[in-house]
Amino acid sequence: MSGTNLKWNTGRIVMSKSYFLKIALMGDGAVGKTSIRNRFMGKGFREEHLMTIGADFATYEFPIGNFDTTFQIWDLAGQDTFRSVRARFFRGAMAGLMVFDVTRKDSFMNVSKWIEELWRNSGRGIVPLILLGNKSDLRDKHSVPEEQAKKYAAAISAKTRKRGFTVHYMDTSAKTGQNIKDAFTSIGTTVIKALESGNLKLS
Ligand code: G3D
Ligand code: MG
Repeated sequence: MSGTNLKWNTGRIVMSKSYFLKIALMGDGAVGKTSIRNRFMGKGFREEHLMTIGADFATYEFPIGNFDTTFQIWDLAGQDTFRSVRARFFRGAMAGLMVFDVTRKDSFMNVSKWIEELWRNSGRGIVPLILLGNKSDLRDKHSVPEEQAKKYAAAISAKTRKRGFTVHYMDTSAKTGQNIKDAFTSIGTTVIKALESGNLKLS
């Protein structure tokens, strides 16, 4: 959804476009999805629970460049939700925040399954995403190396480039706040660019 708002700006009326972005948080259980969302949104968000699909979504206003942007962040309430139900979770998503836990290699190995699920069910085909290696505060020599995650993001980018998106990788920590706002700024910017250029359709 997008709209146009009239705004006073130093005595002039300027037009500013607004965007409403549905973003799906995805990744294995306990990687830190809900913590990332809560860290980003602080206490100033509204949450609604959709019992039928075992998910909730929270909306939060966060400007991207000159655009008034409302993020609608979808989060899975339980991890064992049936796949058929998850299809509804992904429907209409404009982007994914793909989270794994740097201390759990298994959660990194499952990333490609989540991405396929998003692209299969979004109803928009290949949509932008960002890869987040969370719990960076716990990084040690056994963790998934940043280089490996970056290489994986580059490999996925080979698939998304034809649609005009690049997949970035970031180390995050919901505990310290490292890169949390930057991650949302990055994905918000990518989605808005894609919408503006017509690479991603609003409906
Ligand atoms: P999920 O929504 O992906 O299932 P949660 O994951 O957000 O519920 O987080 C699972 C556990 O990991 C929580 O611990 C949470 O505090 C912790 N966690 C999330 N992000 C980070 C992080 O960046 N660093 C560290 N050190 N811990 C994190 P509990 O103990 O409450 O289960
Ligand atoms: Mg959760």
